[in-house]
Amino acid sequence: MTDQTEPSVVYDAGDGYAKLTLNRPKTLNAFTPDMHAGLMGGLARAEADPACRAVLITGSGRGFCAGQDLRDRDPRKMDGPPDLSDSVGRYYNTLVRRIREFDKPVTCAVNGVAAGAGIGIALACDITLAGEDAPLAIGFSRIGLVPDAGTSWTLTRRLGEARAMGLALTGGRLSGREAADWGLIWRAVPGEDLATEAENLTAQLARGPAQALRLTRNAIRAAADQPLDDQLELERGYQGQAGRSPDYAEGVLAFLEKRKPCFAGAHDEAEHSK
Ligand code: LHQ
Repeated sequence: MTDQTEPSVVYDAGDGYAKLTLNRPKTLNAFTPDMHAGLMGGLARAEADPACRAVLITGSGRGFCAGQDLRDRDPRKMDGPPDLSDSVGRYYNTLVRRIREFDKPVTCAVNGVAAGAGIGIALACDITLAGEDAPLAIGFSRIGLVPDAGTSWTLTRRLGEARAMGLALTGGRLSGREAADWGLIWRAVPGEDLATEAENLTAQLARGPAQALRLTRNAIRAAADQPLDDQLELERGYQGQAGRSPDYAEGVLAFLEKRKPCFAGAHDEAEHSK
């Protein structure tokens, strides 16, 4: 259901990164097909832009994302039950995979309430920050649904079965502060500081050694699935790749010369020609 003329996702070019703002504030940025298309389009644009080296996802207004737009699923206006597996497969699984497999670091600033699939999207990002008081409302079971958008996976991996089960069965909620204390997200910060913190963090990643960050992300993810011996081999291979990169040479040189490193591609052409 689209009741606005503004784009449902706003793309802003930041300091070496792109900010994608979910923009349906009247519904707390609930997902519609149009918003999915906007987010996928924004990710494609960010991926294609060599000056963009990281992505920040956040929401406009007082919410981050209230999950699926439930007005699109009004039983009074439907002939029969919807095929939610089609909707999950077509939109949410596609989006979660796209974020997880994105070539550049993806951060998320949960600026206000996140619910249902909105939490799944926030947790799919590489680093998630939240306002201390932003509610993360799992919700699904409250409307007769099961966790989706990867939520059952991320909750269980990060919290363990006891807490994941308690949250999922009750459809309970955590504040951003509790989510950070429980290890579900990276950090919670006072609401008024969130935008600046998230933008500084994303800009820092954008200035970083892109290849090393990509390999680091892969290594951290692989660690959850394999024994130490296999992880040691993976680290060996990755370090071999990183050691051959110009970024490593620049990092060491900068250390020896007591200056900040300038990793390749971290600045645009204009910056280089100064
Ligand atoms: C909304 C929504 C919303 C539309 C607030 N839709 N308008 C499901 C189905 C299909 C396929 C794939 O996957 C999924 C997964 C899901 O995401 S299921 C989970 C869907 N989301 C929810 O169950 C959350 C529903 N919303 C809430 O429980 C509350 O609104 C929360 C806890 C998010 C916020 O509560 P409050 O801060 O008290 O705000 P509010 O309830 O007053 O909402 C403000 C407005 O936003 C209000 O509109 P109105 O015109 O009355 O001002 C809500 O109707 C609207 N809104 N969520 N999902």
